[in-house]
Amino acid sequence: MKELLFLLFMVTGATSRSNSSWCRQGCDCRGDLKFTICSRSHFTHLPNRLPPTTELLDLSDNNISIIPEHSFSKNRKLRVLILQNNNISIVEDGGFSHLEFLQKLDLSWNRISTLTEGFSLGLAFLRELQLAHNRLTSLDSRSFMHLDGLQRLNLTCNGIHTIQVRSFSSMSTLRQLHLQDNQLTALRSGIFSMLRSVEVLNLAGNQIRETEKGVFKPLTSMTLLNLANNQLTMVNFKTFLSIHTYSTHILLEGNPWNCDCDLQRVFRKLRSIQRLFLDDYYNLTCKEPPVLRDYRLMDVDTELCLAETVTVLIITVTVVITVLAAMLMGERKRKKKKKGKHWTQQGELSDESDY
Ligand SMILES: *[C@@H]1O[C@H](CO)[C@@H](O)[C@H](O)[C@H]1NC(C)=O
Ligand SMILES: *[C@@H]1O[C@H](CO)[C@@H](O)[C@H](O)[C@H]1NC(C)=O
Ligand SMILES: *[C@@H]1O[C@H](CO)[C@@H](O)[C@H](O)[C@H]1NC(C)=O
Ligand SMILES: *[C@@H]1O[C@H](CO)[C@@H](O)[C@H](O)[C@H]1NC(C)=O
Ligand SMILES: CC(=O)N[C@H]1CO[C@H](CO)[C@@H](O)[C@@H]1O
Repeated sequence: MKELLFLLFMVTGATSRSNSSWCRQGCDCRGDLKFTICSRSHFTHLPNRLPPTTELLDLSDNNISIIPEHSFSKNRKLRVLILQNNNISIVEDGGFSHLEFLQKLDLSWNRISTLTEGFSLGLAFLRELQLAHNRLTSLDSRSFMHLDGLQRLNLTCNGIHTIQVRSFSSMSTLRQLHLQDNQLTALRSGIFSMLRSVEVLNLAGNQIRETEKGVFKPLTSMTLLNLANNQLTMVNFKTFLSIHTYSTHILLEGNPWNCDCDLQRVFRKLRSIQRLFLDDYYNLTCKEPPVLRDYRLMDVDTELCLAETVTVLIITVTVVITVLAAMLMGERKRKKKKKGKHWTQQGELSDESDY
């Protein structure tokens, strides 16, 4: 046992000695210097000396505030870069531009409030970008400009209230877009226009009241649309009808539904569309009208609107009968008149013949 420990000590001692010139204090270098772990090392700046062979660099839980331009120029082999839980508010233009092999970038739990065009410069092969828990408030066409190969984008828990048309226009390969827990209030048509590969669109936990008719139409690969916990009171049937996919699961729980007969009619129609699955339909509850508050939508389904339908039916029938009757009366009157005219005409004729 002692010998084994001694051997272990010799081995680790030898490696740490021979690699100490590359591995900065506070970092742990492993696997032929392919993995460099510098987590919780109280760094306030990016370390400037790291093994050039590093493919995974973990700098999570430090106090780094800025990513200067041309950082990582000596670490071009990086494939995974983890900067989670730092104090980053500034990414200078071209900060990551040397990382042409980077596949995953984790910037979650920082203080980033804007993404400039230079942010994504050089990241054409990035597959996954984690930006959850930052301070983003709006996205525009420059935000993700150079991310042509991105497959997963996580923007959970920011303060995003505005998404401009073309914000995601470079992302024809994106498969997952996580936008939950932001401040979106409306979904304008065109904002998702190039996202034909997106399978998962998570919009839960926003303040969405309105969805424009064509907004989901470009999402022809979407299998899951999560709209739970928003401010929807009604749904526009055409918004969902325009989802042209093979099959899509839609989540709508936690919205303040106004359970009037229109809503019930729309849901009845939606549920009959074969390719759409309203997975949590049985969990939808009403907020309005007040008498139905906290009722489940499915429970009020028949009672209220059947009555309404009957009323509508009675009114319709009444109107139809009235109209028919009126027409009939009119016809009879017309006939009578015609007959009278005929007679007078005949009379006139006979008068004429008297001449
Ligand atoms: C970052 O700095 C603050 C203030 O100096 C300190 O309280 C905090 O523990 C530091 N965090 C880390 C992860 O080093
Ligand atoms: C975090 O960044 C801000 C500037 O954005 C700076 O004022 C503050 O000192 C930084 N905190 C730490 C602990 O480094
Ligand atoms: C998105 O980020 C949040 C917060 O870091 C995390 O909990 C969640 O798992 C992430 N989701 C995906 C799909 O990466
Ligand atoms: C409906 O709500 C219950 C209780 O909150 C939950 O356990 C269940 O998973 C929900 N069903 C769906 C389909 O979301
Ligand atoms: C543990 C470790 O990464 N050891 C490396 C130290 O450096 C030498 C040569 O530079 C490598 O051969 C070891 O694999």
